[in-house]
Amino acid sequence: PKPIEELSIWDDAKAMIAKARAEGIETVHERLAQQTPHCKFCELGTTCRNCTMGPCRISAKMPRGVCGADADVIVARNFGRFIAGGSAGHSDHGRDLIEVLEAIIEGETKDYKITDEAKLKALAAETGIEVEGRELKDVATDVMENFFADFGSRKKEISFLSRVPQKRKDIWAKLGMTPRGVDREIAEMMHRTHMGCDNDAPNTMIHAARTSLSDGWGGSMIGTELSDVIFGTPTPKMSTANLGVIKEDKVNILVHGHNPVVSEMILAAARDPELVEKAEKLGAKGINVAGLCCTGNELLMRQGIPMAGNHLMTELAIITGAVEAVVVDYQCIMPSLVQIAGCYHTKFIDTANKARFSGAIHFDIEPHNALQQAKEIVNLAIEGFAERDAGRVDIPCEPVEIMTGFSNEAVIAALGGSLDPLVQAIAAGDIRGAVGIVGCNNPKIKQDSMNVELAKELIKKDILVLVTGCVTTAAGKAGLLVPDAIEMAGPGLKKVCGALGIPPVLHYGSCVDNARILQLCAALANALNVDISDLPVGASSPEWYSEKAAAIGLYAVASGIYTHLGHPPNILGSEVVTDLATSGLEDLVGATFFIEPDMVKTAEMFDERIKAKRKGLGLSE
Ligand code: SF4
Ligand code: WCC
Ligand code: FE2
Repeated sequence: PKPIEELSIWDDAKAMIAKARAEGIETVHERLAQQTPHCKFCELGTTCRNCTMGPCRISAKMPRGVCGADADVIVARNFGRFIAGGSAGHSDHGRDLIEVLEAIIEGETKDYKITDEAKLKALAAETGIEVEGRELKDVATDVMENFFADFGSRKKEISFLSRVPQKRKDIWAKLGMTPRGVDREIAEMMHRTHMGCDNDAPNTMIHAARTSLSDGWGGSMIGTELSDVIFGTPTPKMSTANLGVIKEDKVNILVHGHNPVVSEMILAAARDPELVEKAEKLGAKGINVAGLCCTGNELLMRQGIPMAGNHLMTELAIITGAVEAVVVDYQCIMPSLVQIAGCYHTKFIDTANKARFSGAIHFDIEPHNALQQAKEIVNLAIEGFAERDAGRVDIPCEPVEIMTGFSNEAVIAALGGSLDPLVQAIAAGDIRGAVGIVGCNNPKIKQDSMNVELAKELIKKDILVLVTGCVTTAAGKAGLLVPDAIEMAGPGLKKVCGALGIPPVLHYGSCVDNARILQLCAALANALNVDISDLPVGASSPEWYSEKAAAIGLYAVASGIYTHLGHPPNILGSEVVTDLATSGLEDLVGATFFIEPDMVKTAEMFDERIKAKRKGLGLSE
């Protein structure tokens, strides 16, 4: 494995990697070293396991698989299935929220409720459901049925296409890229990539884009919007981040995964007076719930719960030795956490039948029993407090302050009720443009080095940055998520953000909440009567690793947003697919991917693009 200094930019991470090595505990970094070098065919995307005439690998000496598929077909098929996986993850999460809404409507749960009635009614109106003079329950029922139908195959287009600028919808219609139903596009991708179906790489890529659009404007958007309805629409608030949010004198429970349906209940249970009293009787100064990854983002945005860390901090958080329980739902949860928890007193608890971990304690959290189950989980954590070995506890730092809670609703409210002041600030050049920096950590990259550097480079150029997912913690730890961070920004951003009292880097939520950014882009385009591809905006995922991040990148591009990746997906084995992704899509959808590992250059590329788009809108550079 690499020297610790090369693995992360953070002191808390480096201290915990050193502790892990001293204690003989293996982490992601050791396993990456074992797996390196990786299979070259797999890296290039030129390996196929889609049938048992194979598996096949493509090279100059053997240019076709047993069935005759060439590198282009195989790479496109693999990429298509990769996108289908990511879209399925976000969208199945979205569906879980519809099921909770259903349980609320049917009276099957008292643990969840409709918190933001106004938002529910607004969503209904936006998706063509009658609101005036109707009972809330009837409106909610229609919203639920309509969103369930977005997953099926009976619609011509998904509901939230109501938000998409007409010019963009025309582009999609012409290309056969209009998303019809979430499950339909994902299933069709599996069908197309069976042996003997879609054997034309560009055609497969178009469907990959359609599949990702059913995620961004479908499953993810439904997930975000219904989470707001059920748990409240985020508003700006202060919180803290890094491993210092874990408290030596408290019962520490970390929630990890994505779905607030679980983490919100854990939080509610941790605030139960009887359980707090029990924790205190056992010598703790209370119960501390902190977040990891996206379910952390969900709680941070709505409840101001502190963030312990992002993807590459999840193993390291346990290594503090002060975590009584890690409670997970699904996605991005390294199975190694079970082994690492086993090296301490930490209880590893899984809560979803579709994401079980061998060796975990399992609870089936369902709408009808959620709070009861959550209380049992919190009780287990409390009882674990006595088993903690004080000699192995090391919490390596003090937390840093962050500001969070920027939903579009909150931003519009802060702007005085409309997007006009934002449009004016863009027109005046105080905000030259905006870039969403999203996604993950990847152990192949020094943790958060690119996430942080890109954000800093962009704000210097008066480009507003929106962060979601695991970039949140990176930006927060770097001091970019507080109003004082305007000191690191250019003069225009400093003026605008300073006047509003907000940071130049705004926390926009979890990964499904990238739908909030799509919605904002669409609203801006509609306000200016242009297409999304005409806006001075961009997207980036510098340190991405997951299928879901690829789906996000692709729906951004297909929505007309110029999108950066710090390293390529496994497509380089096909020139056709690579050229399409990095240039050919420009003619089709008005945007492409660009791959660039240097963040100074990346910021310059965005700068050039923003200049060109501003010029196109008749604005100064
Ligand atoms: Fe090989 Fe074709 Fe089967 Fe893929 S589908 S494993 S390329 S024979
Ligand atoms: Ni979203 Fe990436 Fe984090 Fe997982 S939680 S690691 S996909 S950014
Ligand atoms: Fe996520």
